[in-house]
Amino acid sequence: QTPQITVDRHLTAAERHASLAADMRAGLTSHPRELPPKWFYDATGSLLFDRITRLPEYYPTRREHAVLTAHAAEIAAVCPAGTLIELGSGTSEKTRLLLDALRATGVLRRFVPFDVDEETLLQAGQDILRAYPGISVHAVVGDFERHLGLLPGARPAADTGAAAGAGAAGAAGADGGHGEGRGDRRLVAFLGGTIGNLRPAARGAFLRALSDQFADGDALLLGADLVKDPRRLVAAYDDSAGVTAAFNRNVLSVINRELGADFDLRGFAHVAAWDAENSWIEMRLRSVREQEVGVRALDLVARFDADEQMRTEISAKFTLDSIAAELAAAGLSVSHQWTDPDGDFALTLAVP
Ligand code: AVJ
Repeated sequence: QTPQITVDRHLTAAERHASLAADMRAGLTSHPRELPPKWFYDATGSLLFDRITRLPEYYPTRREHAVLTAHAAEIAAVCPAGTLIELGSGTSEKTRLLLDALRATGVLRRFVPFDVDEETLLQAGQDILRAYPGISVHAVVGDFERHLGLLPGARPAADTGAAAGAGAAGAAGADGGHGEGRGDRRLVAFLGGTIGNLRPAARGAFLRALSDQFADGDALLLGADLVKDPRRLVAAYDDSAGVTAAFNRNVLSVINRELGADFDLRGFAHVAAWDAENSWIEMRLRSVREQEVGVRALDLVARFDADEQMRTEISAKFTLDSIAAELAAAGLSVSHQWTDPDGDFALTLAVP
């Protein structure tokens, strides 16, 4: 059997652009202003994030890698999945730790990278195809806050026929997960602490949407950053080399390019602050002077006061118990939890 790459597109370029425009209009006209972090990751933003993961101050990536290295075999033993789904992929090294462990169980046959960016997906998909002969790649272009119900192998939803609606390139339609029997367990990996970029209500909705389409045998592998000394947290989001500052300001370049805005990046300073009450790090951009910014595609002029701060990201930090509680509220129960030896970062394996 020849391995093949198939692509489901739940998000066209036009829809993506409309969604960006709507998010930016809402964010720039709200008080205080707030832009959603999902738009950081254009090509430049992805490169900057990659550099962040190697900064001395930014511990989460290294810690998560250590936990995965130590426990991948155990994860594969608890959930010997035929399908590995990775939400918000791109990070191929962590993927490979999981694929290696699953392949060793002998049942792995499919990798499903899920991301908003098709180019990222195809790149990751090709790499995996080459490195894992016999494993097929089924890429899904979508937004994990909207299209979780359309993951391959989803338990058929009672109330929609949506799974048949997606345009698929390559082998069409053969892959709803039906007719394969429930021998095909799915491991859904959501790593990197990205869950922390969602607000509590959005986290709840996300986990519920996942839980709703899980079948017995499926499992979620969730990476989450843990509460620690605020000085370490702030340093991780305000590194001395200024890479995170450039990453933060890059969202303004995205708006300039995609929506014809005229943000002057030098007019905005990077801010990282720990919010103990909400248990999250906030990134903001502070307008260093009073200024007006035009956004042509939105037919909008945004007036910033001097020192006005616009929120660009929250990154929530958890405890082992708060993770378990949020999973339980969504109908998922913790099967295993692991941390690195310093207790900086947690991986949780949860089942329906
Ligand atoms: C996307 C969750 C991995 O919140 O730590 C890194 C994004 N922002 N530095 C995080 C980010 C600033 C990152 N994750």
